[in-house]
Amino acid sequence: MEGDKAAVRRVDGPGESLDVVIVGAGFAGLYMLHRVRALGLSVRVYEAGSDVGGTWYWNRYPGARCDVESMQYSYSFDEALQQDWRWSERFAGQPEILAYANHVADRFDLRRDIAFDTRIEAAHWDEAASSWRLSLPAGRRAAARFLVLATGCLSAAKMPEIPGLGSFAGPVYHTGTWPRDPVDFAGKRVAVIGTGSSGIQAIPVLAEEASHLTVYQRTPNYSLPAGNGPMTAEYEAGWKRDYVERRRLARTTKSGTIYEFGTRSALAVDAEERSREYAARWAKGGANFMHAFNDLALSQEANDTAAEFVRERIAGLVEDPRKAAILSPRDYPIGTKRICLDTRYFETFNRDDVDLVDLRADPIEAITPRGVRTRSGERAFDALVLATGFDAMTGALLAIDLTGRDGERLADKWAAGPRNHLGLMPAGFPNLFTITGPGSPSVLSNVIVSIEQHVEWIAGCLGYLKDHGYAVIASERDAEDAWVAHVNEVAHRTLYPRAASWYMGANVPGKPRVFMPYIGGVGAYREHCATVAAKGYEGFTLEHGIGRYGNPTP
Ligand code: N01
Repeated sequence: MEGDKAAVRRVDGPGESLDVVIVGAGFAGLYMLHRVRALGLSVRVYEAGSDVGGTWYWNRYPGARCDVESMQYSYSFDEALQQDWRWSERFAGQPEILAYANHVADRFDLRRDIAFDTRIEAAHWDEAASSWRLSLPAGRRAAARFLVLATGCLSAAKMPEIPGLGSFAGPVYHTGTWPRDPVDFAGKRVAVIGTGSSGIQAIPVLAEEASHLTVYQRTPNYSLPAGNGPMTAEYEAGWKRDYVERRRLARTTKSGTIYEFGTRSALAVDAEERSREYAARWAKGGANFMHAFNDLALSQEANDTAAEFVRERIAGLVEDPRKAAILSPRDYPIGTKRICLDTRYFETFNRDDVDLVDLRADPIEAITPRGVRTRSGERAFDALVLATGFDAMTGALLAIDLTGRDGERLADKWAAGPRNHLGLMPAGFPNLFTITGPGSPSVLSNVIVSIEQHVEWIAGCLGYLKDHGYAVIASERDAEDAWVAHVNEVAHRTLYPRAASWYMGANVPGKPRVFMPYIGGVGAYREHCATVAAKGYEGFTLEHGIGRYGNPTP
């Protein structure tokens, strides 16, 4: 089969038949397309949005910004690309990251194989043809030997279950599906519901724009100062001088990001030294704070020292002690809900035109046509902003009606939590790959580093099958069981399961409480995946399947 699109066969009624279909044109889908093309396979990307960028296409809310440093939150696969591209800030804002995704799409001429405004509704494994049958909008169809789901971990926006939400007379915006046209909040009374990363980034900016802002907080979050600022020529040059080596190093770390990793326990030093260490990291900004000591994710006692330091800072930043108390997290370890980075978040509550409502004391009863009614009364607003997060990790995958071998539905297989061999391929769903799927480091890592590793592993696998005359690869159930048990076991060695977080599915009523990402670390995971491949895809069965795939060697 040729990579040339002219070679795309039309079979089985209307719709194209391809070697590989990729779902999603975010950072994962774009790089996957690039690598599949290099294998000389026919490929199409289907993307629900109208352009490339994935999460950075949808999350255009005011203040949206990455909390991994720009020099590290970018592709490493092409030296010329990483040398040419110039970031303007330490932490890039959404418009710049979206411009980067567009640059990559153009630079590698990717758009010609992407169908936009095309949401995959269903995908069914067809055993008789050893391929996937896909349902597209308006009754269109397609077939693919391999299906790669690059649908993102935080892409299925979660609307809150609040009575009357549809009755509000003004506009309602969700941070995760923000409109493409700018929204003008000038002179408006605005309510924000939700204080996770998105809310914490949006609130200071909305406070500047709106005439009055009311923040509805259910759970206070630990947030650290980002310390954002313009990129300096010196810092950029330092990275670019030995980019290849630094990227290599990042791949061996736990989170795929280079930090200053503390090598001591927080309990091995006295209170004064601990405080000095935390203060130095707080002043520099960024998530580096979380790496001050090597046991903050493992020991409650060690963790308490960091959490207390942050609470003291909040008390120092927020003038009103009542608000400071409401904003101070106390009932879960720091870092076990995703740590937030902010720019003047806590200081925003010192403004006269910003109110804070503690939903634990004064819960929302309903959204009304005029505004929000809590137990203590109703407040009127001109616009509502829902920063209520995502049905994380599984939401976008289960939004597709997926059935594998013997008609097994993915929704049924995952009814008690996701089971996904290596976070890459659910058993019973041959030729279906998930990029940064549940069971892989994904959201616990610099996701571009994880994306590159998955894409390269999948591309290596497709090439191997092609060269060896196989058309089908399937995860073995035993291997999947062992992987799921391992993912669970390492999670429970840490403090993470102690928080009611979206990592645990806790933000979606009825979702099983299972720690979904793999916490064993990017470096160890990469090595394990490489070993599996080197052993001829141990834990997977390789089958000849029906019909030819690639060019088997005689
Ligand atoms: O979502 P969240 P997010 N009534 O789930 C509240 C990544 N990200 O979009 O904690 C009232 O964290 C909910 O309260 P609670 C990053 O990985 C990265 O902010 O469930 N409140 C919580 O406060 C991040 O972790 C970046 O009690 C309700 C908030 O809404 C992930 O995306 C930027 C409610 C949701 O917080 C998700 O972040 C942005 C209800 N019915 C996002 N339902 C950067 O790179 C929910 N809430 C910086």
